[in-house]
Amino acid sequence: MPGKIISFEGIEGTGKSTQIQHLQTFLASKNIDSIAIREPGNTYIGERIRHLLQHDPNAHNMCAETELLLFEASRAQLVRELILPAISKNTWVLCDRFFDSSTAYQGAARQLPEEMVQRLNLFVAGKCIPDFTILLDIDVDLALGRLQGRKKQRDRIEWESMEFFKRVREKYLQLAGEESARFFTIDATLPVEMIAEKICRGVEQRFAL
Ligand code: Z5A
Repeated sequence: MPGKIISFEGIEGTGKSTQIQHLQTFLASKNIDSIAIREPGNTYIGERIRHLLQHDPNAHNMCAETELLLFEASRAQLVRELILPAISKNTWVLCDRFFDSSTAYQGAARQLPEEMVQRLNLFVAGKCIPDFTILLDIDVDLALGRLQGRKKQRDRIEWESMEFFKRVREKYLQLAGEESARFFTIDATLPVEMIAEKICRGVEQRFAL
């Protein structure tokens, strides 16, 4: 039986990385092997793209079309180099973002044609459609406030306006409404342990563990 793909989505600072660690521990307790990956990145090519997308000072004038294609290129490599081999060995893949991020950020927030984003998403993902998508939802002000407390340097996209992030959040909520069988939306203002518990119960139920 192939491994499952679980993606985590949400605006910055919603706790995706934190919750992925908790879910990995839970899966291990059920004797399920898993790997955690993040987008963009994880492969040699993906990490080079990540730098270009987020931190290269000479790339500050990147146009929206280039941005979309670079996220898709990183994902194409990740799918073929890591995700497909993992699921073929019955390893579950926990993705810190996947193609819904392109729909929300490049489609809704950058306002690129949504149909084009969807076509690229499907072309790149091939058979790798997430089995379950956990949306950590939070008010934009609260999430950005959390990030201010961190030492990590802000990346190129994190300098965008509140309006930009509000469009991202709205799109995520819309997707969750439209694809309610795949999405599991959680209030990300809850304490870490409570969110982790809800995610474990949701995964348990979804996959009859
Ligand atoms: N992007 C895109 O535009 N298009 C795409 O197709 C893809 C991505 C794939 C990737 O950023 C950027 O690329 C992102 C979207 C764009 N851009 N922006 N802006 P990243 O990989 O560097 O980071 P991120 O995905 O945005 O996540 P993050 O900033 O690392 O945050 P997080 O993983 O969601 O949260 P966290 O690190 O687990 O927690 C953040 C802080 O909150 C931390 O101090 C925690 O201790 C705290 N925290 C966590 N949970 C809680 C709760 N429940 N209560 C209180 N505090 C909490």
